[in-house]
Amino acid sequence: MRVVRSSVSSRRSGTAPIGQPTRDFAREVREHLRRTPRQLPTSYLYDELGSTLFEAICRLPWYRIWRAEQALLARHAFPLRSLVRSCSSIAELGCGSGEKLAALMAGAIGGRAIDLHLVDVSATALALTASRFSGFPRVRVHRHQQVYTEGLSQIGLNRDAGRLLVLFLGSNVGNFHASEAEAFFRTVRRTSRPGDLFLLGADLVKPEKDLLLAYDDPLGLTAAFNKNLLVRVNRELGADFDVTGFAHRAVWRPDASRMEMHLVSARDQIVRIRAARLVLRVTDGEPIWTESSYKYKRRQIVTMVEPQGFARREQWMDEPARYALTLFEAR
Ligand code: AVI
Repeated sequence: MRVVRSSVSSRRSGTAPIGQPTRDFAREVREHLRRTPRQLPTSYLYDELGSTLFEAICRLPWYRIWRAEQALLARHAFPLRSLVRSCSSIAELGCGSGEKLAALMAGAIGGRAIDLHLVDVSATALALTASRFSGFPRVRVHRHQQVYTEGLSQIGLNRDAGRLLVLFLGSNVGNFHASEAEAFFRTVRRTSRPGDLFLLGADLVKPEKDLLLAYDDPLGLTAAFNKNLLVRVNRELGADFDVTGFAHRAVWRPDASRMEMHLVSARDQIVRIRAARLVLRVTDGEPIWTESSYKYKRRQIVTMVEPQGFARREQWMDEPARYALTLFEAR
């Protein structure tokens, strides 16, 4: 296997980075915490421990996204593999553990040469996914430890003349607000040529009780995943958050069609974040908003993506889990 590192320097790595990335982190934390309501940037949930906790969340019986998507990919393996066979490059944005990608590609590539672009902010996720392809000598793995849009620009500059398939799975799209999602789809389209493919996994609206169990699970893994963001800020930015002084809260906002995760202060407290030059006065019951996970209607997925220069080709549904995989072709 030939592992090629992206030529652009890494940002927001899983381990404590020094220099520029720490400054970016400090700047973003400062800017988010000064908003009303206070926020912390979602993408920093994924340090090494955060990525591991997220992998564990995906195995929880109450968090159905990962298994529903895995089942859909297996159920529709025949048409999906023939699509993979028609491509010379595949890009996965937010590759996680790479299990789905490996399953999708295993039966499709044979001995063919293929460029595989992995884009993720987490060094852990990239390493894990890349290692799955060590048995495929003709798969050239390109790691882009970047945010999606930066990774896509790199791919656009380096791709060959063949067809590209972009995978955006796991309902990662749900972590974007509507305007961010629209800008993201436009970037995918800019990286694509007519005939290229885009496979999008998206979680659908479902009963509130199911959503609350998925985002506030009885084992407390999601709470740990959320609170680990404070642990990271303490470690990397020299802050003194008392992690036991915050409670995990998951809320369903039907008007916005999204789940939200918050860290709610258990008392009045003062927090110092040295690298962000910030002294924070948080009051009893005050929330810090850490994540939004939008849930969609089936048709809405198409109406969001098509105006950005794509045409819907297929939509596969897991009805019991309320999850959809939609395949688009660039126009
Ligand atoms: C990665 N992302 C799509 C997950 C989600 O469902 O929004 C992250 C997550 N947050 C809480 N549990 C899982």
